[in-house]
Amino acid sequence: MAKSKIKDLINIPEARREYFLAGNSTCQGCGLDMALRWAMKALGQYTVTISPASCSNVVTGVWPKSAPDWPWFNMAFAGATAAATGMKHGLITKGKGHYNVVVWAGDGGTTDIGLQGLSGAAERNEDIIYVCYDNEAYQNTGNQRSSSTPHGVVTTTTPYGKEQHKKNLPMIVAAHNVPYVATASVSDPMDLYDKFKKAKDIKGFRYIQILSPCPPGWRSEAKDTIQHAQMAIDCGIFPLYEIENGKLTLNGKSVRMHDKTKRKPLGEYFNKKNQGRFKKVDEEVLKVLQEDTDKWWAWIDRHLVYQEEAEL
Ligand SMILES: Cc1ncc(C[n+]2csc(CCOP(=O)(O)OP(=O)(O)O)c2C)c(N)n1
Ligand code: SF4
Ligand SMILES: [Mg+2]
Repeated sequence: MAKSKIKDLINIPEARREYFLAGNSTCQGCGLDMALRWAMKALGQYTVTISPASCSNVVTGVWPKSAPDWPWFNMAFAGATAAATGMKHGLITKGKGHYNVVVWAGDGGTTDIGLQGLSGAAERNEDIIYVCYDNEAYQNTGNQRSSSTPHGVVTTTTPYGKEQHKKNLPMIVAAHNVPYVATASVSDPMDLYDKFKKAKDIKGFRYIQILSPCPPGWRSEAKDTIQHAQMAIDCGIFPLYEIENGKLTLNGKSVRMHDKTKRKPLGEYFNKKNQGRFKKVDEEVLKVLQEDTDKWWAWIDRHLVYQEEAEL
């Protein structure tokens, strides 16, 4: 599928419309705000969102001054996917099965607290879209580490840098054999838009994880949000890919990055001058991160080769 261009969207009323209204209380440079705005341009008005405890819950505001211009339900942490499941079945019963039912969750609510419900719904192949906007910590409650916080990162609960490694949740979800799994980034809104457009038309469980910088938690400048999200792709630590019915493809600038020479040095991203959360990342930590990244790309590469052979 050819990638959409901004100019293509001018003639698409859904894409021109703003669903996540201006004046909401996200911080300057918030990645979740950008991700939600672009996702809704692709999903359109027949969408219902269920959101577990997170910044999303808070920044959407309190009725009648709430920012989402579509149905939005705040839900207890562990219950979002169960609520979405019930919502979808209820809508089908009411003759409204065409509504997209979307879980919009943070990385803490996904990789830790909501994982059981997510896994259950994925195993049942529920007809819902699960989105994890990944700001790599529990940001709403003041920046505690989650399973999605990368190795070496400083949070309030990992003051010397996180010892453990980032949980690779997209691959865990893919192991449930669901029809669609993808990663996206706020630095490539057209790729993000196209992935939501595609996901909308697929039946069954769909999962999209979006890298969404958080300036207060990342201890970065609001103006640099896009640059940081892009750098994570450029150095290969957050590849853009899709897994459709078990078939893995790379997207955007990640397409050629299984060639290691095309990736920027990890140290350019893990730089404490750009993101204060990297202040404990020294040469030793960088070496571990590089080994992890290389192993991950070796896995991706093997999988892509296998696909090419299988397609012959
Ligand atoms: C059961 C329960 N435990 C703790 C909380 C407090 N809490 C609310 S939002 C939040 C952080 C969620 O982190 P994440 O899912 O990553 O979303 P983010 O805040 O980063 O957007 C926490 C711990 C809660 N609401 N419910
Ligand atoms: S704390 Fe982070 S995720 Fe939450 S609104 Fe601010 S920038 Fe966005
Ligand atoms: Mg988070």
